[in-house]
Amino acid sequence: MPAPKRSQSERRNPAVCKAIVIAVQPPEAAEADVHRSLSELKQLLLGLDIAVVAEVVQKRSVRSSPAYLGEGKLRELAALTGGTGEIPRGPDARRADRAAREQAEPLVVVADDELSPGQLRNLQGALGVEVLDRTAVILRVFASRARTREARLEIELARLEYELPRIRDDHTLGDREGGGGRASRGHTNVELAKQRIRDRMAAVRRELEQLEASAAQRRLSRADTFRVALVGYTNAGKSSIMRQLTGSEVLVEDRLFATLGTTVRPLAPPATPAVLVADTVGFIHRLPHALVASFRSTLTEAREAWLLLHVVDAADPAFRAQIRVTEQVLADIGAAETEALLVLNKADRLGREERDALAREHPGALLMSALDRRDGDALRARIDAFFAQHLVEQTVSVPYARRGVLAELRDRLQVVREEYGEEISVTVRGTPEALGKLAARLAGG
Ligand SMILES: Nc1nc2c(ncn2[C@@H]2O[C@H](COP(=O)(O)OP(=O)(O)OP(=O)(O)O)[C@@H](O)[C@H]2O)c(=O)[nH]1
Ligand SMILES: [Mg+2]
Repeated sequence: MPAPKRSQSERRNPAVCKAIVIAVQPPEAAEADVHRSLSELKQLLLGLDIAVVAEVVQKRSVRSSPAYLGEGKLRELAALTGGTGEIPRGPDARRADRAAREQAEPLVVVADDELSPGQLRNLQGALGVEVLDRTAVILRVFASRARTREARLEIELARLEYELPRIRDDHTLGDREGGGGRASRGHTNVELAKQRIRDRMAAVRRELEQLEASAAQRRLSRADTFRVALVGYTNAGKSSIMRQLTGSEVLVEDRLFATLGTTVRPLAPPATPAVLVADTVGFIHRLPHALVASFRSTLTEAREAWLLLHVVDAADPAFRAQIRVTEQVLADIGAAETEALLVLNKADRLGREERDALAREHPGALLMSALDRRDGDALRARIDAFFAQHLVEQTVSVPYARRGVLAELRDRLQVVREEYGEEISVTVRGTPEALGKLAARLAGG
């Protein structure tokens, strides 16, 4: 499939692109929440080198009006963008739509919501500039960060799903206006474009399935290995804790969605039996549904972990809402029942009183800083203690002739005691599976 056409904000030198962000605040929403969500949107845009120059919030009971904002607010905004402030109809709509996408002004309007295809078109027509919604922004941030083949495909799939209902033909009528002449040609072109997208989606799904099959094979080979997954809101400090726990050099950055793939490494120093740790993609408020769906295979590590480390930026005033977002996504991917340890990170940014209050609020949680070695050791001790519960102790007799077996098993079992008599009597601790395999080997001769 040819590369999709780039819109203004993607084509131009992004350093000079400016944005006006808009939001509707329904009566039940708290002012602080709306502003927090907007500042998150600004950060996402900053990640795309788009600077926010103005912010328009409308208090309103509905988010479903034809152009998202009410008529008065729409005209006010159009005065800033140079548009007419009216929703164009018929041939005017096509002209306005095209003009908006080819505008000379390096300005976009970004809604902090997922807009319907109609709302997006109407807003664009009335404002005379390109309009993006929150979903499109998140998809672009993901696309700009994807490094692995799998992540690229997952994002492409989510993006195609988003684009499919929004496909319009630049030069002919849209599919809703089908009829004779030019209109039916338009209909055909739109249908063809949609078919191409569907074909590409099928091809991407096939390739993802193949990748998933080999990943499943790898996972099978370590099916009885203890596994931990770091999950949580974006920028909470998951990758920093990954470094602390495993000594690996995963990317740590003060930006949203620094991590987009999954990295799996053993604990360092190694645990016996081995424990693997997975660092995963972060979550965000109103994570587009298409992304959750297409990231399912990436998030398999979280689904199959024995223990989840739910990492939270405890210094962020919004952390309680972020915990709920993470819990919701975990439920969506089928990991709600997995045992989770709440890790209240960035404690170094809190005062003593705040720390004490948090410890009272979340008695089971671990309050820590990824910057503090001792805190890393405390987390490690919690992980070791968790897996210790799953170990059983057993004493076996090993004939001297077979003592080689012991050396081989030292990374799968903890050797508690060795006594040398007529045979070697060894007391070991391990998973029931590993002990079963040892017994079978000894019995098998
Ligand atoms: N002060 C302080 N900063 C931290 C701590 N943990 C992480 N950070 C900083 O927070 C920012 C985000 O850290 P990451 O480890 O990349 O966060 P993440 O959860 O992996 O983020 P994504 O991959 O984007 O979802 C970085 O600038 C880190 O240096 C901490 O305990 N204290
Ligand atoms: Mg990360």
